[in-house]
Amino acid sequence: MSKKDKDKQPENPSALNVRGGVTGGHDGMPGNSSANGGEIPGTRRRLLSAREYIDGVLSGDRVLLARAITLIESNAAAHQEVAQEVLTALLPERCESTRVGITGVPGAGKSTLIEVLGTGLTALGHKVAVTAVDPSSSLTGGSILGDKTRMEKLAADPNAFIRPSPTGGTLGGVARKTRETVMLFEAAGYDVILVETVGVGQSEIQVRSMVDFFLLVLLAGAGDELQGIKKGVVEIADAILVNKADGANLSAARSARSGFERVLHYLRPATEGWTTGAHLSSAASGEGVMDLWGVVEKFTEITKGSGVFDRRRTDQEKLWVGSLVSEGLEDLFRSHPGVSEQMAALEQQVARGEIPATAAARKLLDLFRKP
Ligand SMILES: Nc1nc2c(ncn2[C@@H]2O[C@H](COP(=O)(O)OP(=O)(O)OP(=O)(O)O)[C@@H](O)[C@H]2O)c(=O)[nH]1
Ligand SMILES: [Mg+2]
Repeated sequence: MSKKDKDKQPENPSALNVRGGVTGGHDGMPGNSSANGGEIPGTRRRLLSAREYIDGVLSGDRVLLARAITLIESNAAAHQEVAQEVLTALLPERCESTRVGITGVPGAGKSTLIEVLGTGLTALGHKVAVTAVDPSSSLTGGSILGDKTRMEKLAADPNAFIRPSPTGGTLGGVARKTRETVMLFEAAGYDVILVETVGVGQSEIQVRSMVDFFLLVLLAGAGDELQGIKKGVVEIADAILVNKADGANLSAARSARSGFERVLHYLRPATEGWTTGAHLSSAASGEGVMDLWGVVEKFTEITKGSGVFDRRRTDQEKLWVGSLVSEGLEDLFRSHPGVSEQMAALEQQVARGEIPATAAARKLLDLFRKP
């Protein structure tokens, strides 16, 4: 893996124009979904060659990075062909990175935290890329990352790149696009990747499966249930951050932290060889935020030393291949003429108790196997 030199990337003048591009048309923001049947959302521009995308991403050109992401987000077969060529070429060019997933209920302060953490990290010389997995974005216009005012400073930072959640399709589809976006970020030299998601539903499982470190942001003064956080989410976290530990809320935050520490004590850690702890922060004042980064650094040091870091990444890739194959098979199966013809009738027979489910499934699989 060739390590890309951060200094190698000149602040090319086009970076200044990018802000408009990123907040404007072709950035995958809600409203630009692929309803237009394959044309690159929000653009009428010609499809670039794979080489143009590759060179653009590698040179750190922000406009071309944004366009490359739009390309991989497109579901059109022609775009996917170029996209896969681009990704294949960029795979070995990725820089060494730390991928952090951030979840928590709406309003916990994730975006404010990302703003403070991101600007703190660029000040330390990192290049920071931010994206999100927001399965609701195609329906509601997106609750997360949509509000750029929470990330005004970071959005204007030449060493940061913010990309809202891909829209449209299934959660699996959104997750596929986010994973590939992360690859593009890394090929463009972004060494800290932050992936935000909401702490409800299945999206945090998807994000866990694509990051190294998983952070759960909680608030004091609400029980787990009240916060809509399932116990399962606590179990996959590498750290709990009790945010808004400021003002009148400080003492409640402190006791919430102790409470979470006690709970964590009884749980199996999410990462082998690492003890998940609960920490305090005030994203509003910035207090505790860079301490949290210290925790992430400690985590990567320990897990890289033990081999757990690399093993997790390898396992994630393998699982991803498996799930892409499963999705592809499912599509093939459902679109098989014999299967699609018989499916509804067989399901009804099962529902009426006329045949067992196993027999119905067998029949469908037999139909599928027939040439
Ligand atoms: N007092 C206090 N307020 C905060 C803190 N962090 C965030 N807030 C405020 O809480 C509100 C929600 O913050 P966001 O950063 O948008 O929260 P979020 O988790 O990204 O919310 P969604 O994107 O809707 O899921 C905003 O009004 C913030 O100003 C904090 O540490 N202390
Ligand atoms: Mg947010």
